[in-house]
Amino acid sequence: MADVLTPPLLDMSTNASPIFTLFESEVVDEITADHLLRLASGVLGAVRVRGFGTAEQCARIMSALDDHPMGGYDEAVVYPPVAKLGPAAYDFYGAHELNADYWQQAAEAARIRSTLLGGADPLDHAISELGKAWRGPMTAATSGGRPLFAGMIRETTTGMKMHFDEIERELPGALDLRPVCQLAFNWYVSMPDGGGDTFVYRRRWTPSDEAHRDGYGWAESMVDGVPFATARPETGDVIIFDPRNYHVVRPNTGDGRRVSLSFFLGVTGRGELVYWS
Ligand SMILES: O=C(O)CCC(=O)C(=O)O
Ligand SMILES: [Fe+2]
Repeated sequence: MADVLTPPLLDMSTNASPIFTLFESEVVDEITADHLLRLASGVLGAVRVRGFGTAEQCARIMSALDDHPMGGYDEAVVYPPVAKLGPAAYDFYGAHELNADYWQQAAEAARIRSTLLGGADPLDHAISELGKAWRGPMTAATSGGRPLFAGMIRETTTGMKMHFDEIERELPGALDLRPVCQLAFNWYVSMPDGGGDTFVYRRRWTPSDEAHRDGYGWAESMVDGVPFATARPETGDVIIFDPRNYHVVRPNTGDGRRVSLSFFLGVTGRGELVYWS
C-alpha cells in the first residue's frame, strides 16, 4: 500500500494513484507564459521573479515618490492602514459601480505615476515584460469601453490582514471581457530588511466564511492545515499569485520601506491577458 503523506505540501495518496497538491512557491529569473498558466489554473501557489526591476530603477521610483506622498485606503475600512497611490476597482464595491470619482482618481494617479521612473512610467516596464512572457494579446481591461486604471503604488508597514480579491464577486460584470481567472502582480520597488513575507493559502472564499470576518479581512484560523505558498521578495523582485486564494502580508520587522507597484491580471475566454487595479 502506498504511504499516505501529510499536507500541506506533499502529494496526497490513498491508493496507488497519487493526487498532487501542486501548490509550490517557485523562484525564477524570468517569467514565462507557463508560469502564468499554472498560476491561473491553480497548480502553482506563487512565483517570485528575481530582479524583475534593477536596483537603479527601484531607487529612481523611490526617490520620485518622495515628492508624491501617498494617500491611503479609508481607515474605517482598511486598518491597520495601507498607503497607496491610485484607485483600485474594489475601493468602489461599496458604490457598486466605477463612478465619476473613480475615473477622476484614475486620471490623476496615472498622471503622477507616468513620470516616476526618471520621467517614464514604471507600469510600461512591467507590461512590456509580461507581454513578452505571454506571447499573445495583452490589453488594459475596460469597463463601458474605457480602460481601467492599472498600476497602483502601495506601501505596507504593519502587514495586511488575510483577505482575497476577486473582481467578479466585488463588482460582477464590471469588466467588459469577463476574466476566467485572476492573478495579482506585485513588483517590490523597496523591501525592508526583515519581515513583509506574503503567504498564499490554497483556499477560496465560501459564504460560511462570513462568520469569521474581521474588518476587511478574515480569521487566519480558517486556513489551519491548508496548503500554502510563501514568498519573501527582495527589492526588485516580483511576486505573482491567484488573489482569489486567501493571502496575508506579515508586518515589516526591519528597517526600510515595503513599497510595490501592483495590478491584477486576468485571462479572458479568448485568451487575452488583461490588466487592471
Ligand atoms: O503586498 C503583497 O505582497 C500582496 C498584496 C495583496 O494583497 C495583493 O496583491 O492582492
Ligand atoms: Fe490582496
